[in-house]
Amino acid sequence: MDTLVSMLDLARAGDRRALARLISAVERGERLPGIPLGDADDGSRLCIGITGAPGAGKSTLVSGLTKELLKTSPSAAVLAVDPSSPISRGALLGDRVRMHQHATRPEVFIRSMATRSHHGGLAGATQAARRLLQYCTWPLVLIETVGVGQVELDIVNTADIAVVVLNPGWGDEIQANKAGLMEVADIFVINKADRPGLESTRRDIDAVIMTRPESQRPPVIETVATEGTGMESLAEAIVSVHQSLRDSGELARRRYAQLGMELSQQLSRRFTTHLQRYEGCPDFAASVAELAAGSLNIEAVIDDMLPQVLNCESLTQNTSVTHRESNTE
Ligand SMILES: Nc1nc2c(ncn2[C@@H]2O[C@H](COP(=O)(O)OP(=O)(O)OP(=O)(O)O)[C@@H](O)[C@H]2O)c(=O)[nH]1
Ligand SMILES: [Mg+2]
Repeated sequence: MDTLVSMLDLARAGDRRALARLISAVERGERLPGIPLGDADDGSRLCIGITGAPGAGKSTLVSGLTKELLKTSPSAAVLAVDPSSPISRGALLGDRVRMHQHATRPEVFIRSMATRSHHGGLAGATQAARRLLQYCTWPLVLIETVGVGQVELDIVNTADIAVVVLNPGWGDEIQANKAGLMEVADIFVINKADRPGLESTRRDIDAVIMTRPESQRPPVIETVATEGTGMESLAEAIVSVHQSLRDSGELARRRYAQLGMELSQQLSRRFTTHLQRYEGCPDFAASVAELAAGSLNIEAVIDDMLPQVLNCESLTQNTSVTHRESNTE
């Protein structure tokens, strides 16, 4: 813990190695002490989530967008999050990171992150990394995630602004995602606009967003990320959406909701740790035996157990052995 505290000081002072190590700690699910979660934003902080199907061109787009946003922002941090990986696929993620042309620029920090399901989930780890980066005074954080099923919704919910990347010819995809991703998008990007099918994809997106009140319709930006085309329009759309989210109070509402989600996730994680310890205690085994004998009602057992679960910290020694022995008696 002490090491993490001193690393946090170093990272905040600009030490990138320390920052990278802290993100690894976040990946492993370790608790980072000392990061205030309150919203001390003076209005300059922004976290942009970019999601879309595998190969949609997200990394290429993030690279071009970063370049564009650095015209007005002093620095930017990019997190490439791999939700499909329970363990770090270092080489593959490394390749993804190397795709960024800015990897060696001092004003850009790029890091890939695999998240592990048993450490508070994808959103929890990403949110923790985002807060870490912002605490270390990176004013702009871009998070790239592959859109897979419902998972990307979590990711989108950890950012201030959600950018959904689609490609021409993806009419069916849009229909399939209508209830999920399409609803949370603040900005749509049709990347690979150099490919056939642009018009019909645009029509499909329009059909989805037309159901919303005019003031809430997200901008649709066409880009050719490989050529840098459309990056200026995308950056402008981001600035404009950011402004209107701030003006309407929606940004504050989102951050408040994210805090609630984070608190709940951390609480759940902490509780799970206690529960795992308690499962190794003789009391737990005794309750199972009583239940098996049919003498007790499970709800009543749980009512009695809950306070004990939270207070069993001192019973952690050799608990797994005790549990096993108790079970075989
Ligand atoms: N024709 C064309 N190709 C593009 C464009 N943008 C990206 N690509 C290509 O699409 C491929 C995938 O690009 P990436 O940026 O790696 O896509 P990604 O969405 O980050 O991929 P994953 O992270 O693996 O999901 C690469 O070969 C890019 O060169 C574009 O606008 N037009
Ligand atoms: Mg990528």
